[in-house]
Amino acid sequence: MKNLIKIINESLDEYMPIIYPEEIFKAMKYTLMLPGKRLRPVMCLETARILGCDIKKVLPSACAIEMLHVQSLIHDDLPCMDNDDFRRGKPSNHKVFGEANAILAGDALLTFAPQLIIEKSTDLSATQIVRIIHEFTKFGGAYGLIAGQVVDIESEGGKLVKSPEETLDFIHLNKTAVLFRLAVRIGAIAAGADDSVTNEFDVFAKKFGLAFQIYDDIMDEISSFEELGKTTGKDKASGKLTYVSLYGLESAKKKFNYLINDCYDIIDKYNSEIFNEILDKLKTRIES
Ligand code: GRG
Repeated sequence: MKNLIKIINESLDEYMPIIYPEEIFKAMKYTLMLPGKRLRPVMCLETARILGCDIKKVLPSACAIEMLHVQSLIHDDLPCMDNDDFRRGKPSNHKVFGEANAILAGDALLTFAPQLIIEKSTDLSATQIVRIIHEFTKFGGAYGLIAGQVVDIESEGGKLVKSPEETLDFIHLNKTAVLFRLAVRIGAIAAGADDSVTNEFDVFAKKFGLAFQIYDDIMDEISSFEELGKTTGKDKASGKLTYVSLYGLESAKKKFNYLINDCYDIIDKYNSEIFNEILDKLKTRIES
C-alpha cells in the first residue's frame, strides 16, 4: 500500500503544474498534495491490477478520481457548506486562498481531471476512455456526488422526503460510496473486465462506502483532531443526521461490522493484500 501511495503522490505532483496564473494552480495543488489517505486511487489501481491490467494504464484515471475527491473536500469546507477551517491537518483551502479562489480551485480540479484522463491515458482504447469519462461525469455530478450533498443540506434543514434511514443511506451512497464505486469501476474498465465482474466490484464498493461513512461518523464522535486532521465532534454539536445519531454507537458498530464482513467475503477470492489491509485497518480501529 505504501508503495502505491508513493506512486500516486509522485504522479499527482507531476500531473499538476504550477503555471501562470500561479494562484489558481497553487490553490488546486495545495489541498491535492496534503497527506490524504489516497484510498480511492489505491482502490482503482488495485482493482485494475488484480484483474490483470498494468497499473500504469490506469494511473491518470486514478489521479483524476483523487482530484474529483479533493474538489468535493474543498467545496464541502466552504462557509456556505460545512464551514470547516481544517482539512488534512492544515487550514482549509478557503482559509489560505480566500473563498473565491477556493471555489475556482474546486471548479478547476473538476475540469482538469477529465482533461488529464483524455490527454494521458495513451495505453487505453478510445472506447475505454469514453466509458471512463461517462462514469466520471455521471458519478461526479447530479447523478451522484451532488445529489448526495443536496439531500444532506436539505436534511440539515429538517426537510426529509423519505424516512431518516432511507435518507441517510441515499446521502452516503451518493456522497461517499459513489467515489469508491467510480474507482473500482474504472479499474475494471481499464482491465477489460466483463459486466458481471464489474458489478461484483460495484457491490463491494457500495458496501465499503457505507461502512467507511459509518467509520467516519464513529470517528467524529470518538476521535481527536490530531488523529483525523479535521475538526471533530461537529456532527453531534449540530444535531446532524448520522449513523451514530440515528442508530446509536453500538448499533452503528454492528452495521459497520456486517458491511465490512461482506466486503471481506466478496474480495476473498482475489487474495488482495491491499484490499485486506484497507479492511483490516478500519476494522481494527473500530474494535480498539
Ligand atoms: C462535484 C461539483 C461537485 C460538488 C461536490 C461538496 C460536495 C458536492 C460533496 C461533498 C462530498 C463529501 C465531502 C463527502 C464526504 C466523504 C468523506 C467521508 C470524505 C473523507 O474521505 P477520506 O477520509 O479523506 O478518504 P482523505 O483526506 O484521507 O482523502
